[in-house]
Amino acid sequence: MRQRTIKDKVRIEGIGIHTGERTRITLHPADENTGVRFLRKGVYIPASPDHVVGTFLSTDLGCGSVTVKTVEHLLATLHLLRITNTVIEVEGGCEIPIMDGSAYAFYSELKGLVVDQTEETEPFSVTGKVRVSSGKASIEAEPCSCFEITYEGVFKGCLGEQRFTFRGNAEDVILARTFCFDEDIEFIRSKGLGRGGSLDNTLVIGRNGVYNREGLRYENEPARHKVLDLIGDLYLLGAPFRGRVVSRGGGHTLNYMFVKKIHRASKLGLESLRG
Ligand code: P76
Ligand code: ZN
Repeated sequence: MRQRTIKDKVRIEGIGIHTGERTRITLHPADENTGVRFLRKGVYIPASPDHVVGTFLSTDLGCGSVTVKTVEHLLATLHLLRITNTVIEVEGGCEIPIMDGSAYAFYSELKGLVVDQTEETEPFSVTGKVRVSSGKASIEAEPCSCFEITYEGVFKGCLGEQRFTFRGNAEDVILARTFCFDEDIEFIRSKGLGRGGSLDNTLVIGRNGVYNREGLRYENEPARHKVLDLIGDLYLLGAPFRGRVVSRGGGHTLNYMFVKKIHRASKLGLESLRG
């Protein structure tokens, strides 16, 4: 498949869910073989597993003292649109705007601007069965010419057990919003996070229902959002993903463990990596 960029720059503004700061991002067209890179304070930060500096409630990248927080929903959009080369300038703060909590704003701004370049890109293919786990949570993958991601989880509050399988259709995950549980907000805020969080950008879930007046966009919106997060984290591999993945209760930390494992295996040229 061909590499892709955008034919014009795009500006998007909004607040960061964790910092609460208002920031502006500008996505620029970029040359072939330059990949996806963030640019802040004159420093380029490649979207790669080697630049992950945090995975607690968001995926954060950094290079030295310069960091960019909450890259996952934007990376998911770039992955779904197969944009391989772009520079994302971040100004006014260190976080990617949360918008409505989903990837919809990024997707709708970028969709019409995608252009093929001349050079080819190899998808990142899973070459054998891979598994990572932490406590009860696990991510398993197997080779497949498809791009298929299943999330299964038992959620707190009123949600219960949910699952969702993505089979390549961006529209199935692009509108799914980030979420949190009412009982966790105090703890998250005490850690200095979630400062920009509100009912305008987060599905807030309680024991008796959701607090948002408009309710859920899908009955399994949280499971769909978890798939979106994984699609974003997988794009740290630097190429469109090929394989079948099942996450049971995973989050950014486990996603990152998985990405590191298959990234390292591919660098070593191993046929498969078990365990
Ligand atoms: N989000 C993750 C995610 O989507 N990663 O990509 C997550 O863990 N968050 C994001 C939202 C944060 C909590 C952590 C948040 C959101 C809203 C509020 C607090 C924290 C709030 C509020 C509020 C307070 C008073 C009245 C009304 C609302 C997960 C989903 O994977
Ligand atoms: Zn998310």
